[in-house]
Amino acid sequence: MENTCLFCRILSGEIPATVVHRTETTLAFRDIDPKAPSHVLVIPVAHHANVIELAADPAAAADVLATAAKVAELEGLTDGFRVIFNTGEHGGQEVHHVHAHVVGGAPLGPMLA
Ligand code: IU
Repeated sequence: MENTCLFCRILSGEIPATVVHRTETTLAFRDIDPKAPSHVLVIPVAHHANVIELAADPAAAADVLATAAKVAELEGLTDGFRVIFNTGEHGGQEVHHVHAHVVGGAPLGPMLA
């Protein structure tokens, strides 16, 4: 838990979020500025800044992917979806608690803008 981290504060309940699914090690909640009909963020409970740090914690990485798959099922994304980890400045990462964007619900085109 990092007090200055927005997503740690969502995990603690200090900041509200619309929760889609929760496990002991992950939380999935709706993005406040959705870029597709379904846009859910999946985060590990343990604070890792980005996907590089997450990759060094294989159990947490597997849990994040399993929750992303569960979200796709719960959201009914049977025609497909994307899982995106924006990373670093060029990747457009704004929140430095790793999060998988699970987006779908419509054809997304060749790239997510
Ligand atoms: P990024 O990959 O770090 O750019 O994504 C951060 C996302 O977090 C972005 O899509 C925001 O809309 C989203 N978000 C949110 O869901 N709740 C918040 O309180 C804030 C940002 I600040």
